[in-house]
Amino acid sequence: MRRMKVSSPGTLNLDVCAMDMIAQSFGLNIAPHQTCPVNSHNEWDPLEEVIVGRLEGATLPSRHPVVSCNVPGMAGRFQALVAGLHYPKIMVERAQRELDGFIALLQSLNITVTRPEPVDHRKRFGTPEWSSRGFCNACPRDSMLVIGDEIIETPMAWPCRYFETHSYRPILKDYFRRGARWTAAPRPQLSDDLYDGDYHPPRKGEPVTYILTEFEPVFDAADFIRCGRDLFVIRSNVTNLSGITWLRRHLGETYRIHEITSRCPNPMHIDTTILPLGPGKLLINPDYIDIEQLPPILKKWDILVAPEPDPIDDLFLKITSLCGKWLNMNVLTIDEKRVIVDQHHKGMIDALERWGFEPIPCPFLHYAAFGGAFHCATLDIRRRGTLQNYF
Ligand code: ABU
Repeated sequence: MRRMKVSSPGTLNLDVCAMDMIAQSFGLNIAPHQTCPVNSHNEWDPLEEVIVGRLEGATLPSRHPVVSCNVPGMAGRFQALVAGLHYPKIMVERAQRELDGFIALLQSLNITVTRPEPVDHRKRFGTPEWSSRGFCNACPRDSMLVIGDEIIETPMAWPCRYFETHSYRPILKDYFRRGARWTAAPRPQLSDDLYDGDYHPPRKGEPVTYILTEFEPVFDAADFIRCGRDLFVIRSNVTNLSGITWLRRHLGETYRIHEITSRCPNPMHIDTTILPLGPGKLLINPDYIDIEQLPPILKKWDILVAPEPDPIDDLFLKITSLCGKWLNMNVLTIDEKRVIVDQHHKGMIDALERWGFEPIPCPFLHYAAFGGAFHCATLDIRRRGTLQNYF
């Protein structure tokens, strides 16, 4: 594994990396210093601390074109009927049992688990232009992006998620007091100008289109994945080009952001399109990715083509899911070997074993009703490692 060139001193991570290199050149075996509670540069370094979402107070997303365009089919019709109500008890209880098991698993792996505050998301809120009820804080991966020692609150395009990060503010303030950098991207207006009133999801054979205009920058953190100095992003129904430009400019020259084209007809979040599992190892979704179209720098990496998800026949799960079928890819890497994966997805478990990983099965299918699986349900706050250049 190559270490990063120390070419632009000035940030804590570069200094730490330089100290580490100097110590090594003297033959000293000193573990890298990590004084900041927030430190995560990629998706695979050894995980030390993670935020895990909550289900208490969860409310079905309020009706809005930017929501319905991403929840097609039966689930979309169900959502429209019950929008703005608390999730039924039966949905919360089933997912909560799985969430408790997932948290216990993380703790048994010596990972510190931090939780947001419980909030009643049904409370109505508004701006001068619109009002909405909230949604839930089940998926911290969407609303906050961790880049090294910085946590960025993202400008989200779903009105019902406008204040979602507030339930994390006690944690964010604590990290800030202990040395982390904390940023909030410009709060979007989310007026009608942001949404294309003529939008319709692409029909078979039509090019992918997006509901968002470029009225203002918006993005979800889950549309980005991190590989040290290189980040990958998909443009989606929650991330526009202005949002990508905002982040590129904010991060400056230390980072490169590469756009990946997803063939998903209703794209939202990169982590079921591509997901790096380790340095040089990229899991891809064969439905959404044309390998020939990947950015040239990824061509040096091993491409692991995700197996078709094991079918989910349970009608309850089908009707209540907010997600597409590829949640078998929504795994959480514990380190370069161990990966938490849904126990239902035997095909993925076998494939991970064949590729040399140690999958850790865990039941989690009911969480799809709240927006995702293991990657979505978490936000890695600290992984043991330094900023590196993998390309
Ligand atoms: N939030 C990740 C889920 C994306 C999908 O439905 O495929």
